[in-house]
Amino acid sequence: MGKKEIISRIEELKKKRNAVILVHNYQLPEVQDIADFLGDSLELSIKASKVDADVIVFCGVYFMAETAKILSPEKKVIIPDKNATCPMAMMIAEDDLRNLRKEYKDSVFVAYVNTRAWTKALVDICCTSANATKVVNSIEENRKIVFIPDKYLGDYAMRKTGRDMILWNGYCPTHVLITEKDIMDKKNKFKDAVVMCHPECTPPVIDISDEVLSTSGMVKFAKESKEKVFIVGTEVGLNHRLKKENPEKIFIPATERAICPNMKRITLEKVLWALEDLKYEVEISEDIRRKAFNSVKRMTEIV
Ligand code: CIZ
Ligand code: SF4
Repeated sequence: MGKKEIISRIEELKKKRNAVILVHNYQLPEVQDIADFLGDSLELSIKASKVDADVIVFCGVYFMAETAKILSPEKKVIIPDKNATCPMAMMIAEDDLRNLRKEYKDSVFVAYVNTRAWTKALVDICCTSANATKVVNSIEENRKIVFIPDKYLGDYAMRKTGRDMILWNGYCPTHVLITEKDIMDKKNKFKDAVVMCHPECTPPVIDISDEVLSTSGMVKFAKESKEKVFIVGTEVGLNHRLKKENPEKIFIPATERAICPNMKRITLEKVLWALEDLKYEVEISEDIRRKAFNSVKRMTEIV
């Protein structure tokens, strides 16, 4: 089947199933191009909860599809490849977290949205890369904070807020591939460029960047900025969207090595098969879903 035929089959099945296709900013260009909605994980999950559809096809990694299910229990949420997982989300195990909770009994536990549903269910509040600082600032001064699982986002929030926090030793294996040297080389080549980096990057990269932004933050900044040339310090997939939405501007990936292999597991064929077979359905027990929902809700109440 050619690409055109796959896309027209997807369109047909979407109508038949009353489905919408949500696509994360890091997905393959061909998958981004068939999106009903494109965005970061939380934006997409909120969209999923508001849209009138029976089926949500979530093109991203597993924790993101779970977040959509947490907010939309009445909808069928499917992910085209169930092996699209996030290694960072898997850097904390249930035993680790339960032991940590015992060790830091009176602390407030903050989890990055890049975590599984069971993780969100075991913490007090969630945060995203866009609102980590606000969430941390909202916690009473006299409370100790434990931040999981991303030590770099945690370190960034700690430096921004001046709050002391216990950081779990997790990180994103894709964002650590972006080095200080990559940024310096690109800066030397493109002297007028603005450097945007994601807070999942290491502190030396963050320190030499002009803007530290989530993917949705980068999309907004690139659109509103008067600058013409941008060095993009995040997963390479975002560049497709940035170029498409700002054809008159120039976007240079900090490094072409910053690829998330899990994000790239999802292909057009798999989206078609997902719609044909309504697979793979994301299921979460109601008890975990409700607790995870509360952690997400506490975040949305603050920001
Ligand atoms: O939460 C997301 O979607 C991720 C992982 C990246 C971002 O900053 O948008
Ligand atoms: Fe996880 Fe990093 Fe891939 Fe995002 S880019 S899904 S944090 S491994």
